[in-house]
Amino acid sequence: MNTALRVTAFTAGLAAAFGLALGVGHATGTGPSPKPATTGHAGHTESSGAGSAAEHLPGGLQISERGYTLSLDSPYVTAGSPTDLRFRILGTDGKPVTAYQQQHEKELHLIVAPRDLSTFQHLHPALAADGTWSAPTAVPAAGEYRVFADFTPAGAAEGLTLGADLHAAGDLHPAPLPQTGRTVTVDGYIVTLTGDLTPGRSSRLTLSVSKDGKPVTDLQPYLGAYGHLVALRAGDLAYLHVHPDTATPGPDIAFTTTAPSTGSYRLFLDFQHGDTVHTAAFTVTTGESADHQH
Ligand SMILES: [Cu+2]
Repeated sequence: MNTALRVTAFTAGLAAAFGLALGVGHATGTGPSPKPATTGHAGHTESSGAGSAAEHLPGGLQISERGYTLSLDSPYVTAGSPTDLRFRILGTDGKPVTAYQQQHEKELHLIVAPRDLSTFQHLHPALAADGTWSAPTAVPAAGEYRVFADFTPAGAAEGLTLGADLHAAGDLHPAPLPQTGRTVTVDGYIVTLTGDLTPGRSSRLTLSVSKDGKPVTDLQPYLGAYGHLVALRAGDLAYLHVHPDTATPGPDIAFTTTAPSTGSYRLFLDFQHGDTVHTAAFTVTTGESADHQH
């Protein structure tokens, strides 16, 4: 049978669940914003985020949004086996979208992460003339994965991120979120995070890269910037938009983002040095003094 149809059917329940909780405010613009931001220390309200946090849902929670649908050829893979992730973005007319605007030097960014956020892949699929995207990859371990397509259709005023489930067969060992602290070592680099995610309010995060005890000051541009940060919320893998603020090649790479709620987030920093892209992953918990935990 048509696998696209099966994907849609399979995720319908999920989409409905999120749709009820999250879609209403977005669709009408008048509903309550989802779980806004208990404000911690400073007493700011959510309106201080210039409205962006209140008006926009986090990306990645829906397989279909604003008339666009992420259609995976197959949501089933086998852990450790080479696979070609193939998918299309369907437009409001049901046809594959074939024209995109570049963002960060690519027409589409594909993120693949398991529900336990233990791994992270940032891929740049190839687009065929008929609108089919394909990315050769292999998911490293068994698990329930989320595939995020971050793109801007040609002519659209703003981009969006659609998410779809991907099931990787194998021996499943879900792991708790790693507790990383503020310093992470990757490939011989030490990356230190300063700044805090603040629910409902734009926050600045700075990541400093050093190697062999010295600050790295010759980072190479990657995707048009000296770093690329993806933030995913633990529990539902909401995908946060992150804007790079930095124009110097290290050691500091600065970003601005808004956490949509209290909770734990995984931050994945891609940076390039020595002609290689390295990824440093942090676990950040915001609102530790927050009162409600369900
Ligand atoms: Cu990308």
